Amino acid sequence: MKADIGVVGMAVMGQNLALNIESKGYTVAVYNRTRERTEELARGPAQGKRVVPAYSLPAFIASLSRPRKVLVMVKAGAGTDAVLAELFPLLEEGDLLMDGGNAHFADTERRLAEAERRGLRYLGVGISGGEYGALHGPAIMPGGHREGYALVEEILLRTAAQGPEGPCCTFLGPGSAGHYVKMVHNGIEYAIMQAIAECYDLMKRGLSMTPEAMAEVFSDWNQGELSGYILEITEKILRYVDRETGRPLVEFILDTAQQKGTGKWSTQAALDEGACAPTIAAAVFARIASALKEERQAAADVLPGPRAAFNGEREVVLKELFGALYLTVVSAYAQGMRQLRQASAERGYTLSLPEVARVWMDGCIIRSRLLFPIRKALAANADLPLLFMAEPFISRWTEHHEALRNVVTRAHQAGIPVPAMSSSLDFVDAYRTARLPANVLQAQRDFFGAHTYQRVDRDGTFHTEWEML
Ligand code: NBP
Repeated sequence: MKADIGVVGMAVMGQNLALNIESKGYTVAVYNRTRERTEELARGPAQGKRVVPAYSLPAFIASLSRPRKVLVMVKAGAGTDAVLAELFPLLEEGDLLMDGGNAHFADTERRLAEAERRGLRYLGVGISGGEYGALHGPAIMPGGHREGYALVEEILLRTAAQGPEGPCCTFLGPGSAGHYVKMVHNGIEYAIMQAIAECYDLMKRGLSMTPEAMAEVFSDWNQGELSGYILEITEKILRYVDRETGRPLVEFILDTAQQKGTGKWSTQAALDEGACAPTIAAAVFARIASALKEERQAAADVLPGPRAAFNGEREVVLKELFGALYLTVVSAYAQGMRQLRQASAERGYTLSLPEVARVWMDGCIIRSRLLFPIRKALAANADLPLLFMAEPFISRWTEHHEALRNVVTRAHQAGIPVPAMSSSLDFVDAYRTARLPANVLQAQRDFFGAHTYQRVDRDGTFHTEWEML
């Protein structure tokens, strides 16, 4: 019997997706460059299942029913190009190639054009959920050839997480729409992770709280409207005790984080498109700063600062901290959705933002209860410029902005960096400021570069010989 679909790449993601797809009643062919991985899978978790191992790409292709459907789950970049170069000549007109890795959207455009030239259908598929999600139901973000999607729609819908408002998968749009949405998903992920890490720092250094006490606070917050996967795992991380020392493991982890791939690309793309995404960018730069470990250690002895402790009652500060985290997380989603709206208009993705919110409701890393009101707000107004301009976010801003200001002020007075929180505050404060000081920027530009400026009191373009004044 021929396989319904094939998966290339039997590392963590590929293996688990193959097993997930099989568990939904499909026969899955599997292949990996290094034979041992496939053998391990065949002997282990795939034993007795409708998983067909292949040990060469031609044998793998021969085991697939027509039109062939191939999901590539290998390392993004050169790994994907190497696999595609081998696959292209083995496939026939009408076959479907899907790249489920974290490809850069520009690479997806290039590969899609190559597939098109060869008469193949192509999908760039963003997949989020890590190892667990791959096996039990990830969020799946496909984009590319709609006819290609039709060939695998049933398989993808059944493989995806079954969310509260339907399967967490939908065809997002043409070209690189799927990988673009996944990239921005990861940008938002960076920002939420950073905002929660800032809460940890403020509770630790500002309030001298233990990880166990912080876990209680996060557990409490995770019951309400901010409830979400990253908050949930942070609580578990804070409770985890290192067997060797008997102390919380988190305190022994080196404080340097990497920034690469999709999180960084999200900010690069925002800059290219002129999309305002400072909270997401701040999270990327916070990771870059964290990597300067040796320099930071040297500077800690040279550059003085205040005592990193808060004045004020713990309960009051914690209440403010909740408000600050809430608005920072909403800023991240708001900036991400706005970037998607801009990219969709510029790149012709025809994205439905309420559908993006729905797909993110389960299976993925940024799943959160907040996505319910986010989806509702986006569905109620297709032209919504920013989430903060719709309920319930207008009310929540009104309710919490004082708290965010207090937390940022306390943090700055105590010398504790809060880049995600302070950039969120600046972002919304700038957005709600009718007249910004960009008039001075324009005057400066006109002064040194004769760039001209416009006036608020009359039409036209003006230049001034400023030195003549
Ligand atoms: P990795 O990203 O670690 O890639 C390992 C796989 O790529 C192995 O199967 C390896 O084969 C294969 N590979 C490489 Br490396 N170079 C290759 C080449 N030149 N030709 C053929 N195969 C090659 O695996 P992963 O963590 O399972 O992720 C797979 C994809 O899914 C990536 O694009 C990743 O960004 C994306 N993703 C990962 C996660 C996650 O949580 N891990 C989540 C969402 C998306 P080998 O066994 O022969 O070395």
